[in-house]
Amino acid sequence: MSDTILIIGACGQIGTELTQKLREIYGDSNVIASDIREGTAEMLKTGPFEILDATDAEEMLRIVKKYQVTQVYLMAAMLSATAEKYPRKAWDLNMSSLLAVLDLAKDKHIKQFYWPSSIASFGPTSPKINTPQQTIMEPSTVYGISKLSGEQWCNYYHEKYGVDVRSIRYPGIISWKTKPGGGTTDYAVDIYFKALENASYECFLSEGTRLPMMYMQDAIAATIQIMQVDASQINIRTSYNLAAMSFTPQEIAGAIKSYIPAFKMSYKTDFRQEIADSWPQVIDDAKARKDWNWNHSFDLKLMTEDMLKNLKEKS
Ligand code: AKB
Repeated sequence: MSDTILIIGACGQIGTELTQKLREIYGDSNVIASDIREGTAEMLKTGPFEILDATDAEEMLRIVKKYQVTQVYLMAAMLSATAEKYPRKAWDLNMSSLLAVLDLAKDKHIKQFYWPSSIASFGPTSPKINTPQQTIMEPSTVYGISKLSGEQWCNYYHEKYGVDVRSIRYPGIISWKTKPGGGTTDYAVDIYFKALENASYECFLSEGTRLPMMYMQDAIAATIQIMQVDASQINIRTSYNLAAMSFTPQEIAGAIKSYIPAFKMSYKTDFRQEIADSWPQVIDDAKARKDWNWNHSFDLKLMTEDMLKNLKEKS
């Protein structure tokens, strides 16, 4: 394959695993990892790495020219919970980085662009069950506002300038290699670490809070798949709904208990409860399944088995 890929935000939860997978597929030297902080030893050893502030459009262009980049994956963002603490900072980071890459594509410096949206682009007035691809979207969080606006910018650049931008509305992503930071769905990652550390977890969401979730392997597969299919299969240039499973804190605790019977869950909700309550519970992703044959592999049981196995091996 002749593509050269730049990943912005390569040290984050999704960026780390995306970098590994893309290097496997496209060859180590064809995948440039970048982040505002230094990458892990493994990341530096396996391929090119550049320090890059995602809001610095000039530096981004320099790197794109240096490596003759054809595709960009923009994974840097401030997530929902942190964004509520720093609303202006979140808006500036999430929007300027997106517009910088869209402009690179508009000016033909790159051919293709991946940008993640989120279930956070929906809001309290959206239908909660089987949330359709197109419906009322009135997000009540800064992160959600930035994602919904970003989706519209993507569609605008596609319509006006023919930019080949592709996007997915990620649910909460669960993984064991790199922890997420600042999200509302992060509890579903922390719970596995704490279950193995001390067989107990205090959850910041209430026991019945159902949210859409996905295992990292599925998220990476979907991300690469949507970038690899022919442009004729992409009928949505805002962002695709994507789903795998939906569960509550009580249900994930139950799944963990079947492997660690002594596991105990307690609940102490905080400001993140309101964020979670504003989001969908179950997402309808029929369009992604039809347009580019999306299919998930992991449910709660399979994910729990794999998470605990890998975390045990890692410790
Ligand atoms: C968050 O919780 O902020 C993210 C998301 C759902 O986009 N994981």
